[in-house]
Order: sequence, then C-alpha cells, then structure tokens
Amino acid sequence: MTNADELKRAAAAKALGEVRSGMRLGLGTGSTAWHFVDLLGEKVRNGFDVLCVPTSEVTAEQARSNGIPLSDLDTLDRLDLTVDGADEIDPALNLIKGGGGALLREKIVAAASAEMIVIADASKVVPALGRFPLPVEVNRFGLGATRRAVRRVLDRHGAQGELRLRGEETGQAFVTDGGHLILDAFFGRISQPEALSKDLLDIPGVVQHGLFLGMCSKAYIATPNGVERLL
Ligand code: ABF
Repeated sequence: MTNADELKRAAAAKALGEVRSGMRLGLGTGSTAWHFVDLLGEKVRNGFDVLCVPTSEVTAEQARSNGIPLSDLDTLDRLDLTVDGADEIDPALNLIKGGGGALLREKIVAAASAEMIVIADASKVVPALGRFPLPVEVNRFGLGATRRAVRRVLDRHGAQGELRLRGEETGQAFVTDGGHLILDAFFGRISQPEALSKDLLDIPGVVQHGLFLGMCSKAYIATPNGVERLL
C-alpha cells in the first residue's frame, strides 16, 4: 500500500470507530471512502449488523462484494451516519465534492443522514473553497443554454477560469450514474458559497452542484503524524 493509501485508510479507520452495530449508514464514493467500505466489510464478516445506502454504482458493487447489506432511501426513512470523502474542506467544514462524479447521490444520501463524517488526507484542507474546480451536474437537454447560464453566474461570482464539460477533451463526455453531465467550474477562490449555491440552483438545467454547505459535522484528517479530528 502506498503512503497516500495508508493515510486514507487511517482516516477511514477512525470513522469506522464511530459506527455501532445496528446503524443505518450512507456509504461514500472515491478512493478514501473505498477504504471505509473495505474495513466495514471486515466487520460485517465478523458479525457486525449494518444496513447501508451506497452513493454510486461503484460503491454498491464494492459493498456487495464485501457482503455488506444494502438498502435504499425508498425503503429507509433516515440514516444514522454517512461517511464520505471530499475534494476540499474549509475551516467551517464546508466542502467541495464531486471530483469523482457522484455528487448528486452523495448529497441526497448525506441530506438523509443525521450525521456526515468526512474522511480525507491533509491535502484536502484549504483556507477557502475554490482551488479545486467546482463540479456542476447538469441535464443533457439544453446543455448549451445551461452552460451559458452557468457561465454568467460564474462571472458574477468572480470565477477566474473556464467552465469545462467533463470528458469533452477526450471526445467522450463523462456521464453520471443519474445520466447527467458535469461542468467543472474553475474559481480560484469562492468568496460567497451560499449565494453561489443559490444562484446555480436557480438555473433550471442545473441538477445539483458540489458545494456541501453546513452538511458535514466532523472530519477525520490523516496527516503523517496521525489522524486529526476537525469539528
Ligand atoms: C467523493 O470522492 C467525492 O465527492 C470526491 O469528489 C471524491 C474524493 O475522492 P478521494 O477520496 O479519492 O480523494 O467523496
């Protein structure tokens, strides 16, 4: 295992320490969440009783192959806890997520959870959000109009860079589990995340965006000197 993987696994192990038998869990997506699901699988095989809702088809497949029982939010009303990764974490635990393309399901699952814990290595902690491009999930219909509307919002919010359709450079646009597309918005620094969130969601073709504001209650951040807890 690489050093980076060991750090991710250490953060995942801390979050696992908060899981109790009988809990209903949201399972995140990405390389850090992968370690959490892997470690949870070991506990389940030793008799731990959990029922989980995955945030992507990839995580669902990993959970199934680990013998972790799965359900969905049609069947379950509320979840006790969601554990997920992030692309950026600010000092107030606001997040940018969606670099892996699973932001819509991640946000639906986190919103249905009493608590959300983020696991990450220290490279994800930033003084202000925006260095990582903000993913904006959009409907395929009317892409051109939606893209222009998103561009106008970015200009009003001082975005410093371009708006890219994910995958366009390869000639094959990235398609989410929900069948949507992703526009990546290059900011540099997002000075008013709440206002930006509202302005993006006001565009009819925008399905969701990767700003997770006020949703995360705790983060376990792995550093070479150990795992730190941010509250
Ligand atoms: C998911 O995985 C995403 O929201 C985020 O984009 C990404 C983080 O991935 P990793 O843990 O691989 O850095 O949580």
